This record gives sequence, structure tokens and C-alpha cells, in this order.
Amino acid sequence: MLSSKPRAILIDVIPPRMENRVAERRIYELDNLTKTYGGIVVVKIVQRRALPDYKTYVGSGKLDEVIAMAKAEKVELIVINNILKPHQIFNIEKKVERDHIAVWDRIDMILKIFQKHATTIEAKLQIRLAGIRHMGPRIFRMGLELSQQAGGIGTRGLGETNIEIMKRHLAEQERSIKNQLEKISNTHHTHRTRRDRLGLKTASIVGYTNAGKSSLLNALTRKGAYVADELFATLDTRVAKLWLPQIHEDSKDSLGRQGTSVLLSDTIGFIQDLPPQLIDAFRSTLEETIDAELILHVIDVSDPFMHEKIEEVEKILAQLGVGETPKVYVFNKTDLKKKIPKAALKKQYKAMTPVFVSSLKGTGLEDLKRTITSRL
Ligand SMILES: Nc1nc2c(ncn2[C@@H]2O[C@H](COP(=O)(O)OP(=O)(O)OP(=O)(O)O)[C@@H](O)[C@H]2O)c(=O)[nH]1
Ligand SMILES: [Mg+2]
Repeated sequence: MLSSKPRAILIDVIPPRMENRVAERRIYELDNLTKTYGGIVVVKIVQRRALPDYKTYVGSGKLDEVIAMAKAEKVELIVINNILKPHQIFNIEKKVERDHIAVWDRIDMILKIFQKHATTIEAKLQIRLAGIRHMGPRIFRMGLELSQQAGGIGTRGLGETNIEIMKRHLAEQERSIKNQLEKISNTHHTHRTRRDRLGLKTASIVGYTNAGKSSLLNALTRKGAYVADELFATLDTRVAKLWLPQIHEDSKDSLGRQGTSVLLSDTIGFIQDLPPQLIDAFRSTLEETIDAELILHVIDVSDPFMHEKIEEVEKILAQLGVGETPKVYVFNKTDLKKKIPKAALKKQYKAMTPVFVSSLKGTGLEDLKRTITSRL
């Protein structure tokens, strides 16, 4: 068991020619993830390598160095910023198990944060599902090792039966979780159908984690979503009604007010290298986004990696099959940056009708509302 504030070593294996600023951003993000988890980062290592090592990803020489350092620094956790094959994690874990050091890859790290932050039943189920999919093969590997020790290769030893039991157990769990998620998804679906009948339009807030999505929802609707300077603060979906003052003469609501309402949803943030199986596990949370008529893509305009993050989010949206949904780019945190190249951004992202806001100060919100109305 890890302590609540584990000392950690971070390693990132990158291609030899990756630009320094990109390399720095990667390790900085892992550092942020580790701190969000509660870890204390002791050492950060960036290793340039043409190809990952087949057995250990990091390479045995580097690994021995890291392990020696970990022991000297009383480290409990080694985090590798890449997506490892089950046997690679397994091989590293074997080397450090006696020293009580845990080894996580990037997906483990994200899943652990998710686990800590999950509050709804749905989010918890989705994380368990993602966990089974990610960790499952590692567990089989362990079973395989046992079987070879027990009976030698080719014989049906004790361990092999164990693998089968574990496999069956995991498959059963996966099925049961999927069933439960399906029920929740059906409930969502019923809600959405009812909304459709009421003729309510939907807009979904998406964006890189920590861009200010929940802050924007709160600023627009006073919903009271959880806001924090940490990654993946939000893991569920929150829906709130937003009143849009009228543009067209003929749009009156049931109270005779001129204008329309839109249902606005805030959800889980995206991050670089979000593996498809994780996105898949969160599909039911993301259903609001998938069904939305308009996507508000929130961007932290003060982030030096803004453009890269826009790309990452677009990639994930495409994976979700909503690449073609109309989008508004909401450049947020304008209060943090003195010189914002508004004209250039407006030109570059013309099709996304860029809007500049500060969710914190409440500026630009009227402009955003007008844009939402016209784009719907
Ligand atoms: N200065 C400034 N800070 C902001 C603004 N909007 C949000 N923040 C801060 O940015 C941090 C992240 O805000 P959230 O609203 O939790 O971001 P999120 O996109 O919902 O993040 P996740 O749910 O973790 O993906 C918080 O510390 C907010 O106070 C803004 O317009 N200006
Ligand atoms: Mg949030």
C-alpha cells in the first residue's frame, strides 16, 4: 500500500529528436498529474531513446539506475509517462517488489486520479471497467508466471487453473459493470428524449483538463460545479439550464419571455494520450457531449501549449464521432494574459466563431451567449 503522499520518481521515454519544449511540457504534465494524485516528486528523468526496450520499455541499464535512485531517496512510486505493455510493467514490478516500490504507467496514473476523484456511481463503475481492461492482462501475466513455476511449460499446473479462474472472474465483473452502466445510460437516454420533446437545445462544454470548463458553467448558470486547480477535478456530467436572451422576434418561452433556453453540460476534461479504452469506458458520461447540438470548446488562452491542446481535444472529439458538430472556441482566462492575439486567433479559428472570456471575472459572457444563440 502506498502512503497518502508517496515520494515519486517520474520517467518519460521520448524519441531522440523531440523538441525540448514539447519534452518539457510532457514531463511537466506528468508532474502535475502526480501532484494532483498527492505524490511528492523527487526526481524527474527524461530519456531519449529511438525505440522502447522490449522487456522493460525504459531499458535495463536506465532501469537499474532509477531503482538505485529510488531506494536511496526512499521512493515508493515510479511513474513512467508512457503506455506500457502488460509484460513490461510486470518485468519492472518484479525487480522492485521486494523494495515495496509501485510502478505505474501513464494510464495507471490517470486511473488512480480518477479513482480518487470519482463521486458518482457511474464514474466509479466506469473507472472500474477501465481498470479491469488495463490491469487485466497484467494479472494474466502473473498467473502465467505462477503456472510455469508450478508445473513447467506445457503442463497444466496449478497456476494455469488460476489464470482461468481469474480470467473468468474478470470477464464476469466486466459484464456486470457493463450491464449496470447500460441501465444508467438508458436513464440518461430517457431524460434526453423528454428534453427533445420539450424542444430544448443542448450545448456541451468540452476542453483540456483544467481549462476552466466547470468555472464557465458556473459563471453562466450559477450551478455550483466543483472547481479546482487540479487535473480531472470533474469526472461526471452536470447539466444546467442557460437562458439566452432573444435574438429572433418570434422566440418566446412558456412565460412569454423573449428568448430560448439551452441545456448546458460540463463534463470530464481531456488529456494528451488518453487511451481509446479509457474514452470508451467513459462513453456514458460523454453521451451528453456526443448528442449535443453545439460544442463549446474551452481553451486556456494563458497556456503556452494552447495550440497543442486544441489539437489533442479535437483528436478526441473526432474519436467520439463528434468532429463535425458545430463548435464555438471559448478562449478563457483572458484575465491572466496581457497581450492576447485576438485578431490572429479569430482568423485562424474563424469557423469556430472564437469568443474571449474570463470565467473568473465574468467578462465576455454576454458575447458568448449571443454567439451560442446565433450558432444554435
Ligand atoms: N485566472 C483565471 N482562472 C480561472 C479562470 N477560469 C478557471 N480558472 C481556474 O482554473 C482552474 C481550473 O478550473 P476548473 O473550472 O476546475 O477547470 P476544468 O476545465 O473544469 O478542469 P477539470 O474538471 O479538472 O478538467 C481553477 O483553479 C479555476 O479557478 C479564469 O477565467 N481566470
Ligand atoms: Mg471541471
